Amino acid sequence: MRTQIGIVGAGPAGLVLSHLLHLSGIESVVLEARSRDYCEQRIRAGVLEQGTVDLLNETGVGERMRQQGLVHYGIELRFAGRGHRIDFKELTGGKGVTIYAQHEVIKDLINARLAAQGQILFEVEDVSVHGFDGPHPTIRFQEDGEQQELGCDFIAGCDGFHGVCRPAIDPATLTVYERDCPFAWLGILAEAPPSSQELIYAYHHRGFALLSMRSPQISRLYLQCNPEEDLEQWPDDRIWRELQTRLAAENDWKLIEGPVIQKGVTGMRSFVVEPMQSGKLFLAGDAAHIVPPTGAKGLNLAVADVRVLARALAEFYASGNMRLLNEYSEKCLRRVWKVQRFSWWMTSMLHRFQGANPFDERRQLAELDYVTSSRAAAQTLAENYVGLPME
Ligand code: RFL
Ligand code: PHB
Repeated sequence: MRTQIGIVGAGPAGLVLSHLLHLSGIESVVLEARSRDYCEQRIRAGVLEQGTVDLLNETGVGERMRQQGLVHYGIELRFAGRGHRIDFKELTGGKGVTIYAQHEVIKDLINARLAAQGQILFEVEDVSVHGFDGPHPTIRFQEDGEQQELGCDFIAGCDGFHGVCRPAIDPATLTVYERDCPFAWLGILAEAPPSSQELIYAYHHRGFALLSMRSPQISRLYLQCNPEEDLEQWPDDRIWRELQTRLAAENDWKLIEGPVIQKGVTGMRSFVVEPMQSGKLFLAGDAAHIVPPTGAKGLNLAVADVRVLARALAEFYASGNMRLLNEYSEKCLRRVWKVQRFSWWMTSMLHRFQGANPFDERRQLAELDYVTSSRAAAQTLAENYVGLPME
């Protein structure tokens, strides 16, 4: 088997890359460990930056997103029982974000790839990458129990944080920067109309809470919890009670409850590997970096990486010039670190840290007061949240 670009992983990074390459006339094969159904149901992100939305629209995969996505021009920061709106539209010259579930983006991309006769091999096993520091990169894997080998010009490691591509690179050539967050998020999907038109990020002395949504009928809510939190200890009524407490407001705002249809605990970490490339292997998305979800950036960062990579590969195939490919990591990392900074700042402003004392709490409240009362500070939040310019 042979192709131009061998892509490991059919998440947002792998599928957007395959789609962009196709539009430039470059062939790829996507190898995915999970089933198509699993990829299309996996509950993940929900906030798309303007740049991500524009890219999906411009490349012809935005139709369902335009119909079903919810466009938001602000968020609420809630603390000390009061809500404060950050008005993105006014602060960023008209930009906003779109609420549209990651697994819906995945469905749209898989449909587009298959409609264009693109190759995505689902449920492949024992994927391993070889020869990327020489002239003949290959990917070995098992398909229906049979050993296969895919020869390619370049390999894109889009296989997420627990994938095989990053560990295949000589560790002596990589530097890892990381910080574990001492907490996690307990997330639920509920059959309840969202209690607010826009997302609410709430600071509370019992811990952070977030009200988000997926549709006019489905709410998505999160509570800060311990990383080793046992879901058994969280029956639905306890989750709702805790959400009611942390999201409570002084006015007559009400949190609407409903049947919980999905529940999970997500650990949080910050992670970056440098460089994001080794020879002919390029890492993109969560394979190269993880941000805590407070800034809603993971998916958007994955899309930003592969946009840079697709352009570099297109230049290579058009002219034989490796310049943009050689600059791939450096170009991506500038954005990655700015997004790490923003995600960490949002996380540290809004979460309760173990061992925090009353001084820390007062400082966090002052930070929130500043962000919601200074135009300069609010604008900083807004321009990062809607997404920094692509390049
Ligand atoms: P993915 O989505 O993890 O896809 C990797 C794919 O590779 C496959 N794979 C393999 N395939 C073959 N062989 C192997 N050895 C393989 N190992 C793995 C996997 O099955 C999978 O299909 O990585 P990608 O494409 O880099 O995309 C990253 C995003 O998925 C991630 O950053 C976001 O979901 C993060 N995130 C959010 N990002 C946002 O931009 N906005 C949000 O609002 C947001 N909210 C979130 C989030 C992530 C969350 N969780 C669960 C971590 C909320 C949560 C709760
Ligand atoms: C989500 O809707 O899943 C979501 C929204 C905002 C975040 C993280 C996750 O910051």
